[in-house]
Amino acid sequence: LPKVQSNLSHLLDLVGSGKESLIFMKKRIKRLTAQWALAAQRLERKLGGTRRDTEKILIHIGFLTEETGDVFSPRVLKGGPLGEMVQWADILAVLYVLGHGLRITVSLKELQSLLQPGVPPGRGNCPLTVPLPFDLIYTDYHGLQQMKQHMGLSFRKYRCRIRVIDTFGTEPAYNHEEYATLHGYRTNWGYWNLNPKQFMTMFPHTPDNSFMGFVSEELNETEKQLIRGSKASNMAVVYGKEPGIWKGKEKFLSILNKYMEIHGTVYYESQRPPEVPAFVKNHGLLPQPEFQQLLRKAKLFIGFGFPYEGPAPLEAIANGCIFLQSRFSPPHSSLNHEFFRGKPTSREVFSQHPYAENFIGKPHVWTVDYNNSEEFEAAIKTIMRTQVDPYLPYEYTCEGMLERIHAYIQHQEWARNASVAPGAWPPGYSLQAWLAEAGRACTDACLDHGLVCEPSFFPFLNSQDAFRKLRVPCDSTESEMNHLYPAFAQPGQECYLQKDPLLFSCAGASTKYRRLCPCRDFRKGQVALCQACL
Ligand code: U2F
Repeated sequence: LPKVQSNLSHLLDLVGSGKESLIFMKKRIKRLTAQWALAAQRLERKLGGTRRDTEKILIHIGFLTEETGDVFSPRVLKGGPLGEMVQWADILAVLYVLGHGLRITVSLKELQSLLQPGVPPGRGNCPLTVPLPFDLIYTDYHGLQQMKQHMGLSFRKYRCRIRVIDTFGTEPAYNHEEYATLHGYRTNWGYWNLNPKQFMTMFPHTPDNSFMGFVSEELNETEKQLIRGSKASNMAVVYGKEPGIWKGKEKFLSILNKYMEIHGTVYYESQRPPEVPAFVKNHGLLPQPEFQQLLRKAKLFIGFGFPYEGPAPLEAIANGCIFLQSRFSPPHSSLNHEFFRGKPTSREVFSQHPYAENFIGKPHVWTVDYNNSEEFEAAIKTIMRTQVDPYLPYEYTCEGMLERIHAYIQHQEWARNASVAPGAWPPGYSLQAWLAEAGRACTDACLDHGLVCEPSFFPFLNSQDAFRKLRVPCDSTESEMNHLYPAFAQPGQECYLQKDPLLFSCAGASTKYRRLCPCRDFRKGQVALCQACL
């Protein structure tokens, strides 16, 4: 049995050095060591003596390789995106703490030497019985591409052992190569024909993918007490490290400036960025721990629409801030916004940080229409009077992330072993079937009932019998490839079954159909796991 590791110093050696991105990740791992150790002990107690396998895991971070141009590393100290680095640092820590054997690469050469092509071909796509150097591979879309190009035959053998870290998610309609090509879901990234659960996201966007997440630092009682005493009710920090996000925001800033002292952490070289007004106290880009300290003093963390769905709002809320953000109407998506264009998802984003809005909400999160100055101003006044305690959802604590990833490694056998029956995990008895209203996606239909959509249960609903049990009057039944099936079309009383299991999808809706939705319960604060899932 693998022992959980609470000493992370060996992991730091494995990470390598040289790049700013790696330095950032190592500092983060080091700083969070005590939190990981404590969480590991708690998880150990919770799991008792349950069986655990030690896996040999390869981690290939494709976006940091020179061959992809590595645009991120040089921007680490210049206000570029850090969210991805935060997540990878935490993934490394989780896998290491869980006691697995890790190899980490950020180089194509090294990848090639580790995954020699020409491993003898075995039966089928996922020959678990053939011993391979690695049980699991965590990579990203860039890494996936590199493996396909350079691994030859052995790529097929590893297919089902691959996990793709995919920030914004990949919906089944985009993942299915033939379907995507025929129906206009073809993008730069999709069409890998993997099991959609092999894609692992930063937030629980759609249950079609696995929710990987990251962590935010958790405060102990003494720290929470200290924060309560030291909050300045009139201090606001603006979300965003790049000057661009301040453009055109003068109106909001001047309203905010009537009530609060405004702070920013915008990167600058020698001169103040012209986009940042003189009345703002700009600290420049801060090292992560200093950014946390700033959040501890602040009352308000305010977003101006970009960046989308990053870690910072969770950190702000965990440090006792209220997060104020704009509602997007109409919602942003790959259909209407440059940032999402080409991403393999049709998900509509109704605010800058949908997770904060939907999973946390008031009093910690206020989502308002920024086009309405009165609503905006009223929100600021109310926020200044509102007392909140620091809050961090369990799934974003170290323990929560360890628990979730441990469960995935133990139970996500569907991809690795085709003979595992559907519904083996999560256990089939947690299925609750619902017929969605026309135009409603299964993701939403399940949430309406306080449940979450569970794509692995679709096979149980894909039959005439399932329609009958739900008292759906089918005049005729057909089986076709469509990511919205199984579904019922009211006008002709027609029932449609799904022809290709790879297309089962929680996401997706059309006013033509009432979809059959497989829902399940979930653990409080851990939406990825059902009650009986541990
Ligand atoms: C997101 O990437 P970002 O890096 O823009 O996300 P942020 O929410 O700004 O947070 C990243 C980290 O930056 C840290 C902070 C966060 O953990 O502690 N930080 C800091 O170290 N110093 C500072 O002065 C301010 C913040 C998202 F994560 C990506 O997936 C997206 O690609 C990107 C664009 O939407 O947004």
